[in-house]
This record gives sequence, structure tokens and C-alpha cells, in this order.
Amino acid sequence: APPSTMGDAAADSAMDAVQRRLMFEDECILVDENDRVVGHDSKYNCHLMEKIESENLLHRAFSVFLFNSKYELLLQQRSATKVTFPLVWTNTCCSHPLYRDSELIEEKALGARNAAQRKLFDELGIPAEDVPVDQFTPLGRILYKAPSDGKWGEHELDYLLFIIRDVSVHPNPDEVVDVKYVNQQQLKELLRKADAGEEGIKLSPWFRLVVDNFLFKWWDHVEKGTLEEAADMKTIHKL
Ligand code: DMA
Ligand code: MN
Repeated sequence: APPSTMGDAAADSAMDAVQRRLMFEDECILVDENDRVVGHDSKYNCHLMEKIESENLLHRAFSVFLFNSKYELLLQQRSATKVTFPLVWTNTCCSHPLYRDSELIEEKALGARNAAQRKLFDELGIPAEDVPVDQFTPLGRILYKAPSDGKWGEHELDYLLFIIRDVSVHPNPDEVVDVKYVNQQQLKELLRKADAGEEGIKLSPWFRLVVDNFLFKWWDHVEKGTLEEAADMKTIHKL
């Protein structure tokens, strides 16, 4: 394909060096709408809206929701250098299981849980021992598409992973500019501010989808210790 449509050399060289490296190093898992693996492609290609549309590229992802022992949810604000969705507030940590043996394991979503442990350290400096892979509860899977800025966007089959642990957090400034724990009331206040466009607060589209469809009822299960009852890993919710 011509460079003018598939990638713009000038724009790419303006991309933050750390994020550009990850765009080409990370090999994402391509799936069909039933989450069956159909191939793999670079993170770069998987997030180009034009490729997503022309080749119907869909890739696997995960979203972690980490709660402390007071049942407050850890949120992050993405760094200004993220290629997709810079500076938006979102759930604890998101990324992609990569096309490698340890992250392709489908049994009990172990591949996604291994990737989650890897990225909680990379993005937030949370040591692996603070987030043992067997402590994540996979709650469900969603399929969604969301443009970021025209050129870039998401089209993902996203594993929603909950974990309740007190952890030490040291955000990596290449990934995260700010973090905060919120209770249910504080999140509702943040949603209100985002809706009103107050204080420049923006939320990621996938976090908003989870909030609007699942989060508060699942949060009640977190507080009651009945999270397993809420889990449904059979359905893929098309949102
Ligand atoms: C991608 O997250 C995954 C979801 C669910 C949006 P991301 O853009 O934070 O990925 P990465 O951290 O690998 O850049
Ligand atoms: Mn993605």
C-alpha cells in the first residue's frame, strides 16, 4: 500500500520514541468475533483505523480493574505521549496479550492474566508478587470499536479482569501521568464532571462502556465477596 495511506513517515517520526518502539515490537493476537485466533499483526497495524476498516482487523486485549482492601478502584490517567487516547482517565491498566506462548493460553484466560501481570509492572510499577496471576477474576469479554483521533483507534475483544489487592504503585511516566483510588461515589462524581466537560476531564471509551454496562453491579459483588457469581466468560458482549 502507498505510504501516504498506510503510514505517514513524518507523523510516525514525531511519535514518542518509547511508544513508537512498542508499536512495532508488540505483536498482537488477531481474533474473529468468536475470539478464535486467526493470526497476528503489529500493534501499529492493529490500531490504524484504515487497516481496521479495510481488513476488519480485530485484536485481543485486556482491561484490569484493581481494587484495594477498602474496595476503592485504582484509576490511571494516560500519559500525553500515548498514541491512542492520550490524557484520558481510565481503569487501572489496559493492554494486549501478545502473540507468544505464555499469553496465548486460553484455559481460564491465563494468557490475558499473564499479560496483565506484565503490564501492571510496566505501567504502574506494581511488583508481580503483589498481583499473582491466580488472583485475577475474569468477569467477561466485550467487543467494541472506538476511533481515537481519525488515524488511530481500537477494535478489540477485551477481557475484563478484576483483582482485589493492596499493592505498591510507582507509575511509569512514559505510560501514566496520574493515578487515584475512587469509591463508587467518587467515580460517579468523576463521570458527572466528564459528562459536563468540567476540568478537561475525559474518560476512555472502553472504560465508559464497562461503567455503563457492568461496573457498579460488579463492584457490589466485589464488596460482598461474591465476584465469582457475576463472572460469565461464555458470552461475548458486542457493545
Ligand atoms: C489497549 O490499551 C487495551 C485496551 C483495553 C484499550 P493501551 O492502549 O493502554 O495499550 P498499551 O498499554 O499496550 O499501549
Ligand atoms: Mn488495542
